[in-house]
Amino acid sequence: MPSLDTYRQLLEDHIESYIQPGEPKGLYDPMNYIMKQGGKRMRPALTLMGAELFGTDCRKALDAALAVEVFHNFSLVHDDIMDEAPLRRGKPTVHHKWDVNTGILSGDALLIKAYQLFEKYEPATMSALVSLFSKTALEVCEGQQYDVEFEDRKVVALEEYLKMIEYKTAVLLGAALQMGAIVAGQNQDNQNALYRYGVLLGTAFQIKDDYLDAFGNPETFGKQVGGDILENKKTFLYIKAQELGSAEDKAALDGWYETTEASDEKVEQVKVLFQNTGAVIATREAIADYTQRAFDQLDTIQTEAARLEELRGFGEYLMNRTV
Ligand code: DMA
Ligand code: MG
Ligand code: MG
Repeated sequence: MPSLDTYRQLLEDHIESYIQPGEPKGLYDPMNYIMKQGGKRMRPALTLMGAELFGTDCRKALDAALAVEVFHNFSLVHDDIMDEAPLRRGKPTVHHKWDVNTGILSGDALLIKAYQLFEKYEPATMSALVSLFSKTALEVCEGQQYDVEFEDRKVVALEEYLKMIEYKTAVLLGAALQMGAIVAGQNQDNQNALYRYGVLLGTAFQIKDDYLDAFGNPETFGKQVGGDILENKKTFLYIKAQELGSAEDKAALDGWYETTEASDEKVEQVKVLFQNTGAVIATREAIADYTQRAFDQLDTIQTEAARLEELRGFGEYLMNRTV
């Protein structure tokens, strides 16, 4: 299998040729800005790997991979508006650099450009890709809707949280991999097994995302540390703190989550509560647990063992991220 650097270079070149001035003219600048400001290209790399996993040249999957990345960037532009986020990848978010309307419209333009990429495939492949992609895109929107709804709720059950992150984040990793398998002409069993690997890894990935949002290094994180706390997000840390904390801890946490007023003190005090209740340890355990479940799932895929090892290696790399 090619190296991650090779995948990334292929993707950068493809992005460069796809996001071109004049398409659409008024929205090119924000689209260009979000697409080319240092994304890690993890999700599209999964699509390329999904194809190589079955011995298919990853370049056949480049358009599908780019669709995944363009869609991801659409969802980030909208996510940052919803979450009132000032920073993304170390730079001002699109709606901060321009304005909210420009964010909404350039995001929408990216969503449409993601779909156009499927026109490059022959009808049967195109139909399978579009069908999976549409289902996934709707789930992401649904997950994002739960995410904002939960901001105003005091109690969110663990199952509700897990459903929310499966939809908003994990299904896209599953679909990214499965799209590679579709391009490789794989049978449904292998497609499903690969999808399930992506969903389990994506679940671990989002729990880690929640963890880093509070405990990431502000120097390197690229996003505003503590943003989830300021927005009263019901993260894995919050849910575990509510479950494990004493009555006093819970009252203190409730107190902080009654206000949407931003303060450094709120972030600091809530982080102390996350530590003291044991929520931090429980979160680390959950990340390890879902990662292991993902790796166990890999054994159900029928292909060469060495290729599966590489996919496992990428999963480890993904889970070691600090940004
Ligand atoms: C994001 O969850 C999910 C989508 C679909 C973008 P998040 O708000 O925690 O994302 P981030 O941490 O990247 O802002
Ligand atoms: Mg969000
Ligand atoms: Mg986050």
